Amino acid sequence: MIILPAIDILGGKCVRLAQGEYNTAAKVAENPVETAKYFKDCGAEYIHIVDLDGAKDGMPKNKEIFIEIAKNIDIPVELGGGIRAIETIDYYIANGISRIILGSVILENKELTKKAILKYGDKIAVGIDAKNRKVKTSGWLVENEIDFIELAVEMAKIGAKNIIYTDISKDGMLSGVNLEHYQELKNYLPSDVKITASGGVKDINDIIKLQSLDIYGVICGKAIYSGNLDLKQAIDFTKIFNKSELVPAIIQDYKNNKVLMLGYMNKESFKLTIETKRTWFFSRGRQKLWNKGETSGNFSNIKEIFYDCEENALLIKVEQTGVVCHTGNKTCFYRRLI
Ligand code: AMZ
Repeated sequence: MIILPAIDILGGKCVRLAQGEYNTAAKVAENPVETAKYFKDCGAEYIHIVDLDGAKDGMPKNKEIFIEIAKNIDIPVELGGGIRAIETIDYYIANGISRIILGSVILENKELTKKAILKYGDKIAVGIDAKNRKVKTSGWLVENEIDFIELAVEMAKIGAKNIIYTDISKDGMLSGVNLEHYQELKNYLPSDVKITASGGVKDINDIIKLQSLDIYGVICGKAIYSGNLDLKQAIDFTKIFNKSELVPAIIQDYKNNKVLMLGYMNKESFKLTIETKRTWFFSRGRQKLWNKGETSGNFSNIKEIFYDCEENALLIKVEQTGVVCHTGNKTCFYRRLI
């Protein structure tokens, strides 16, 4: 899963909104290009940009700013807001925008949507934004009857390979993401459709939760600007499970630094580890998740978690109840070789 930091432009300025309400706009950064450069320096692989004036007015605004961003950074950017014509898509693609997000138009003009997907394939993403499941368009000022899942399935049927879904009630609220909705999208969409989550990311815990769903991406806005999410740390952390399904986790006694054991974690067991504050592993022998202490009662209670310099392994400092090893030894490394 990749993290897509967001830049929303309103009246030429970098802003964040709460639940997409234009009267809540708060300026969050001075310069859009410098902000994009900062995101790139944090290790971002893709940047998400929104033309808020464009979305509201139904036509592109702030064009120069977006072209300027694309010109000045060497990572891809996706752009949405006010894109309602094939000529606009052609223009942005020709000027360095890597992926175009179509929102309102996917409901208003199905022919154009199909044409754009046929012409540009996965360079087109469809943006589905909903409040209480109902899709909203035109800067989220217009409510439609259609359920977000129905629209997502319809879009996949006409060939959309990228679906970005925002739960509007969560957007800009730092209230946590709507995991159930992303799980639902995963259940209903073919596996070759990339799902990007957007709205509500609060901190690294939301990244860990979404990562366990195995989706393509997550858009982060207010969490970064407010300082709740350290973007570089979050990106480095996602590299660990992007590189490998199973990650070695060294378990260490937090009091005396004794190495207690080593186990392998997958995204799901890592999520459970964070949620339960006790270690969960993926057993390679039994091909299932297991919770250290589930039979012995000797749990490893999480104190601190570190990751290594090359994002290959986890170091988990714990307070151990009883002994860690099933043989009764205080460490699993009780047998000397040399
Ligand atoms: O915050 C809002 N009010 C808002 C917003 N962020 N309104 C629209 N948008 C974004 C969508 C999508 O990326 O999330 O604009 C894009 C869609 O624009 P359009 O013009 O195609 O509906």
